[in-house]
Amino acid sequence: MATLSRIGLAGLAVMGQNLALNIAEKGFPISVYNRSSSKVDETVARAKQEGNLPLYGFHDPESFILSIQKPRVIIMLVKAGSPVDDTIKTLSVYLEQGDCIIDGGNEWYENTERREKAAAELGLLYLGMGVSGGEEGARNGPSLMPGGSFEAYKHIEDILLKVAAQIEDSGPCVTYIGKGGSGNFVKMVHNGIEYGDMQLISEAYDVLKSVGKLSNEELHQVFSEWNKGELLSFLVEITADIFSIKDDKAEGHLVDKVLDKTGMKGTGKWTVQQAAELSIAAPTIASSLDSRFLSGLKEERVLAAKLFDEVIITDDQVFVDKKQLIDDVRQALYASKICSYAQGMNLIRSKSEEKNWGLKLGELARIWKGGCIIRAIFLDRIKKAYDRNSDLANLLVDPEFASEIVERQAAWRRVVCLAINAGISTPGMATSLAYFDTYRRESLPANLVQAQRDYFGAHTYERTDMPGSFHTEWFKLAKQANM
Ligand code: NBP
Repeated sequence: MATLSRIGLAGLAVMGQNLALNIAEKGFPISVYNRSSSKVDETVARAKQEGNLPLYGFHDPESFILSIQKPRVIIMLVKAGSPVDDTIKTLSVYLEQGDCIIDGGNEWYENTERREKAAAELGLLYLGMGVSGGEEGARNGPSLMPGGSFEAYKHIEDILLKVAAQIEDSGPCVTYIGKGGSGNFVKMVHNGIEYGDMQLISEAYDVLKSVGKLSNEELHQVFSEWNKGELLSFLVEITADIFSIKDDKAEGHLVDKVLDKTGMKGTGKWTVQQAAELSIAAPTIASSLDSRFLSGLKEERVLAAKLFDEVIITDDQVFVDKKQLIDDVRQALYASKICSYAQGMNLIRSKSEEKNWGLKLGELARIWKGGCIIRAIFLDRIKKAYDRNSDLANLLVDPEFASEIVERQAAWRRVVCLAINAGISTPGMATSLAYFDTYRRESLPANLVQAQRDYFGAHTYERTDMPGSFHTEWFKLAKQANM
């Protein structure tokens, strides 16, 4: 290679390989490196095959680093955790002051903050950049969430603006997120919201299949139809596709042969842990995580199903009008989704306040409109809600979302009640409804909980009719009252 590359990328598994090809395709000469050599050769071969893209492979870290123009920018896409530390160690030996390292993995945000500090001591700049969109997104346009050194962002901004997904009227799906580990944090919550979306869609499927008795062909039609309206999204689109796929190894549809045990890699769990840390209610996202845990207990569920078979209300006791059910489930899914996004956005805002990141929620909704797994027409409405009021306490009280929820309330309640009566669990939809019903009520039974706390622990309480902190000798008074 005669001239130096504009950028380097280390880590050539699914994400790294595809992002490197995307960068090369946009006209930025790129050097690539991977711990094991075979992936380098594979990537170079793909670059040749996909149009002689300006991508150059290196088998040793030194020649890789020396092939990049200064200040050097290197994106790492390796497994999160210690592989990132190992890669930094390997590469930083050859890096010089002013060079930038960008971690594009799903990293825990505090690891990024630790590494940013360590990099600064070596005179290096550091970014933690969430990359969403899986293999296809990385290759053709992901949603990018870079956070950390603004100077590092500026070195690579022109590249990111070109490789990110491009959305008409709202631009490339990338923005500088904020300081420290904010890029990783936002990506983590994005994944938590993704868990919620997938859970809600699976519940819609379960109700339509188990109560409405829809066939896979009908489910394909319903989800395809939904994907033309307010639910238009990547996840609804792929769901429709899944119902159309026949099994290539046996009779029937493939979806019916897939074992009902959901895997996970940890970002959903981190999201729920962070919600608890920050005292932010995120029941829809938490229910999606719990459902994954319970799905993992396949053997126990098989035994329990035998034991409890008789206590489940039988299907013939549940009367349903198919057409009405399909429409009700669509509305329940949409209303639940509003609650789930409200929780995710509130979590991001709370962390932003704690860390003084100054995150702009509307801008996050904008960069999630394309490229990423949760991309949906719905995100445009969220962006508009925060454009109308950037201090919005909760998406539920945005006037447009409020009226949409009110319109869908009856259908939402019908679906949850129907599912309960049919013995079909819909934790995402039910807990979203409970979130709404709790948030919208002026008075809650929390007065009783507070009284109990004061009774047994002298924790004190506030009163509704006068300021101050009060304690009552409940036990003594109860004794007198009951004498
Ligand atoms: P993986 O997460 O499967 O990681 C594989 C890569 O890490 C390979 O290049 C491997 O090198 C390298 N690696 C490992 Br493992 N240990 C290493 C070490 N000690 N030193 C140096 N390199 C090491 O790859 P991926 O699925 O492409 O994901 C990359 C990142 O992007 C992850 O953080 C992931 O969570 C995130 N992400 C993935 C997706 C997705 O759809 N897959 C989507 C969004 C974000 P080797 O070839 O020598 O073993």
